[in-house]
Amino acid sequence: MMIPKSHPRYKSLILREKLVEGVRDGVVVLQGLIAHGRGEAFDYILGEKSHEFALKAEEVAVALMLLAKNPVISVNGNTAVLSGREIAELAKLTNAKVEVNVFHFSKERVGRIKDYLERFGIEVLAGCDAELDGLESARRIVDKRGIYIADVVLVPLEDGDRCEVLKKHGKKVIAIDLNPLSRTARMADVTIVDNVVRAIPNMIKIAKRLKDLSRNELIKIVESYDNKEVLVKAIYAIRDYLTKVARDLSII
Ligand code: PTJ
Repeated sequence: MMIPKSHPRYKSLILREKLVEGVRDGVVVLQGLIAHGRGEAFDYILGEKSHEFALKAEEVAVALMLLAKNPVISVNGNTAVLSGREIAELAKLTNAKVEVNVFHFSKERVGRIKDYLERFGIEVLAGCDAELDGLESARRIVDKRGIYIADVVLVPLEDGDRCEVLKKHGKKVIAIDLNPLSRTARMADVTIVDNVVRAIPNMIKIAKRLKDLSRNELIKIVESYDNKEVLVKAIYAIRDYLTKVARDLSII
């Protein structure tokens, strides 16, 4: 569909088109469109920008990935379509593996997402040859060279059930989730309350800045971080944004 560039919500409409195309290609599931709608709503009431608290979490996330022995970026259907190219770049900068991990599982679909991502010049793990104990959903199916042995896992658009299990397996979890109230947001070690389409490019810039720091300098960045504080700030940002909009309308 042709979307006029002059449309006030051009960027948002383009993302929707990408996802719809992703459904046609069998990469995105229909449920992914619902999930995106929820994300859009949270993005709207956050003012559709990367706040200071998100940039802080993004910096800590990159530092954690650079410090990790086996960092892995877990990619599902929505993330592949929205940010595949940028994820490939971030993976190269942080030496992270990229693994397909989906909630709505079929071997064919996993293969399609792998092919989709490999167009961006990276090797993508999709072995589906190991399982995470303690998880019943298909997200338990992982690659023994990837999430199974990872010490740090970046999980954009998580569906909530896996974060806790990844932590039980001793992994540090970085979540990207526009909903600061979600179970994932509360469970993760680092929660990036930002749109994945802004978060990953921000992380690429940060990785270029941090990649030559010493381990001690990276540890300092990680040590100063408090995830609860970030979640509280995100919730207050929603409150403040809505208050401002209401004031501007002279409702109160
Ligand atoms: O590809 P699959 O099979 O793994 O399925 C993917 C979906 C997204 C359908 C699955 O993971 C799912 O059902 O997710 P949920 O439980 O709806 O959670 C998605 C979370 O991501 C919600 O809290 C949304 O607010 C958030 N979200 C949606 N779009 C974005 C987002 N967060 C950041 N950036 C977005 N663009």
